[in-house]
Amino acid sequence: MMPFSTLLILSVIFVFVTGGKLPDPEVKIEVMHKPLTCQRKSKHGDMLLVHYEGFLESNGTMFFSSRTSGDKNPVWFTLGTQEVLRGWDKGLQGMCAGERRKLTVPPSLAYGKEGKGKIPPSSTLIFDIELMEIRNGPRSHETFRDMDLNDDWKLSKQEVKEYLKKEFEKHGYAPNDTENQVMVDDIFKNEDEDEDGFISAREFTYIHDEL
Ligand SMILES: *[C@@H]1O[C@H](CO)[C@@H](O)[C@H](O)[C@H]1NC(C)=O
Ligand SMILES: *[C@@H]1O[C@H](CO)[C@@H](O)[C@H](O)[C@H]1NC(C)=O
Ligand SMILES: [Ca+2]
Ligand SMILES: [Ca+2]
Repeated sequence: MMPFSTLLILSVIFVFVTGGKLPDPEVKIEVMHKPLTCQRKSKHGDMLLVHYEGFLESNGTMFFSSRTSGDKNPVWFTLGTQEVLRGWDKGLQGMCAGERRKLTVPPSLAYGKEGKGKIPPSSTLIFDIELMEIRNGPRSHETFRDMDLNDDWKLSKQEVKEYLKKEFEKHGYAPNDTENQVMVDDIFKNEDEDEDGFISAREFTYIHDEL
């Protein structure tokens, strides 16, 4: 269950696939462009919006471009949660909005010995990635602080309800009290582990196995 994340209408493009067993595989990071100002750097748990192209290192073939595929929109994902290739989780930390990086990702941090679709087995991949925007992730400290209206470091049902209502309105959905209440109950069932009727900061930021 990903009750908070489901609100954020993510486009998940990669399925995480376990790679080979090379010792300490690394991603080569080259910064192609850095913006003049940088208010915030990407970190674990942030939501990132990126445009990207992916190439096979072997012969330079482009296997994907977000600029020409589907609706041609950049894509959102949460950094550091294995929602994308491990090479991305490692290679897109500490990045500024407006920055462009070239990542060289070994197969063990990409699609491994098996490959996938257009990706042949044991392929090293090259990504040209432009970071368009950084937002607070669904599990971030910042999101918790936003939700905790009375600053008592725990979330009441009312606070979660308020937050959901605002999120729905932000995404252009009419708030629906019945549905909202069902979601709140569902969230508390999953997140309020000690069943004290509040979601503590620890309960909130704890990364569940399913994430
Ligand atoms: C590059 O390699 C891929 C995978 O082996 C192959 O499908 C593709 O035809 C190659 N492209 C060129 C231009 O050689
Ligand atoms: C709210 O959601 C419930 C359950 O999905 C639905 O039955 C009801 O018609 C909705 N109410 C409004 C006002 O949209
Ligand atoms: Ca509170
Ligand atoms: Ca609790």
